[in-house]
Amino acid sequence: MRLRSIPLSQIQVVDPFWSRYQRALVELGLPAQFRQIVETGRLRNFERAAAGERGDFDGYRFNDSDVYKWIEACAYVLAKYPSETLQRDVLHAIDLIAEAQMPDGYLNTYFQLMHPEMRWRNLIAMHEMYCAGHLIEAGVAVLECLGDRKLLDVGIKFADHIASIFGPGKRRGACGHQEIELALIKLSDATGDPKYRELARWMIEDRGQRPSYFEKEFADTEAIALCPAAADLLLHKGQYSGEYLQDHLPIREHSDVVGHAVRAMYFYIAAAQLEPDAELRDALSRTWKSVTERRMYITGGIGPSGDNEGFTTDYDLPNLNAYAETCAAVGLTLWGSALLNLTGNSEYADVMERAIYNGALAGISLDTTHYFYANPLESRGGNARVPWFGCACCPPNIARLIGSIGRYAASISEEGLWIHIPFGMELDLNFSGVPVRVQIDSGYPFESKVVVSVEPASPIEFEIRFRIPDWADNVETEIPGLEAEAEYSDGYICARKLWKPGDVAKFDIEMRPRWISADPRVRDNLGRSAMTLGPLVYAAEETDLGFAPQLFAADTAAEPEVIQSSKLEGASMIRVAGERIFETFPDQLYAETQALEYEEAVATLIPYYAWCNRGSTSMQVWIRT
Ligand code: FUB
Ligand code: ZN
Repeated sequence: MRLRSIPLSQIQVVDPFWSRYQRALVELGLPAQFRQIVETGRLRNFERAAAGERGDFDGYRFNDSDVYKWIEACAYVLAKYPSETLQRDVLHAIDLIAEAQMPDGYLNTYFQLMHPEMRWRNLIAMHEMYCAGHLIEAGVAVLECLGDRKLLDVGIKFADHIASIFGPGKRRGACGHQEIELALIKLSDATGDPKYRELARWMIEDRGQRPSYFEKEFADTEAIALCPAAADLLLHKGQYSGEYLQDHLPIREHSDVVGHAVRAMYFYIAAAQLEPDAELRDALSRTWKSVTERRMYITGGIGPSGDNEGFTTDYDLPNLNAYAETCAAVGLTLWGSALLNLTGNSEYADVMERAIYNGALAGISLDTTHYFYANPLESRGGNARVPWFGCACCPPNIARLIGSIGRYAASISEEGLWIHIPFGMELDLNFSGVPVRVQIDSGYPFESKVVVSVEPASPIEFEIRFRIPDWADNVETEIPGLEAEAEYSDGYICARKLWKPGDVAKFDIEMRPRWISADPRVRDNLGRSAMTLGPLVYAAEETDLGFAPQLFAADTAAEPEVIQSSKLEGASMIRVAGERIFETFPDQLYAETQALEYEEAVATLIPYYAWCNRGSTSMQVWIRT
């Protein structure tokens, strides 16, 4: 990789926006998730597997993964906001997980309780390696953030077990739901052992080759019967089509993003972290373009259809019934981050930021205790976040993203420090052996001014690269001591100089309310515009308008006004002018158009991520103009 993520131990998020979320997760969100984990039997599955019992598995076959993801999220936030009770619950869960592991390293409570003889027979649907991947990720996080390696050792033992069965010269196969690949890469990074990365590489390259090992599983009717509905998703007009799980073509031939959105994202995240050669990079770049130029909501939400929890066709982006799963936006964030680190090109940061602040963040309530699975861009009322789901992938996923948010804001490279998203952070870095503390202060995402204070132990030359977001026409800079004009490269301002103790660089990113139109091929958005401010997409909610936003038409020529407010945790709001239609109408369903009555009106818009925090009223992102 050209860029490297900064270890979380070297990043302190001091930003008010994200700190509030992280603290709320420790105090409310993650304890509440743990209660759900207990009440829904997820922990009991481990207890019973540990006791060698049989039968009575509770919930979905991949429920173990929710526990792992919850642990991962806890590890991130506990490192900053210690909580004795939460830490105790985490350690208790880790003990149970370790006790449940089988002597050969296998660990999956569904199979251990229900079908021990059926292990690894239905890779299409049964998520054994998916769960293993989340276990490994949690183990790495617990070691990195809490200094405890017990869970990682469980993960290593399971990874070794998997490697003893699958791989070159052994059995072909990978999980129907990608995840193990990116986890194995993480495991190599954490242990320094390249064998896990090589196994991931082999799994990634082997998927999509013919004959398909997934297709072969259809002959094992006993195994398919474990989850027939999942297998049905792989058929197209009665023929095998691997699109749902990205087994349609070898990855190097991918162009259009297809199938289940989270699976696709996790696949491409891993591929981007493989040091890809030019051919693989091209495939990733083509597929990235297919997502971000033709199949992505303005919020960074992806996967419009609930039928396959995934992609459909170009420009098919319905608002009202958008699926746009929270996990898919989290996945897009991580893929953007991986490609950003691979290339150093800000176009990936632009999408990453869009997904973080909009499509992903809308998945969690402001108090962090309620969650959306689907993230529509319009509501006619009746939507509500809930405390948990039967299939609960999203709550711990958004929690782990928020817990590790610093990872996406900055990177380092040979050149120096890259600031992708300039929210408040303290970074402990080291350039050429010289410790350097960098502090970033800003009111992001609502304010445009950013101050970067640099404290090297002694003067040291390096570069600070500051991203120019796609939504900003201009970034003003004030960097004392810069000998030449700052250079620009791939969407970054490059400030190379001898940084001395006390140096301060200032940036002012032009941030103004902007009405955005969609490509006319997105039929749902014709005659509509969406409001944005900086990285945020805005929405009109009935709570503020006093009437359904569908009745409102904005005057996009009128000057929008940014309003500072104490509502919604201090989010900036935007007041726009326009007119509303009254619901008075002749006493009949249809009448001549003149019967409609209009009146001038103003609408106060709120950030999309904050919608539905004050009751289940109507909402609209794409507003009639
Ligand atoms: O299959 C595990 C997770 O559940 C997926 O990532 C989500 O889309 C949901 O299906
Ligand atoms: Zn999910």
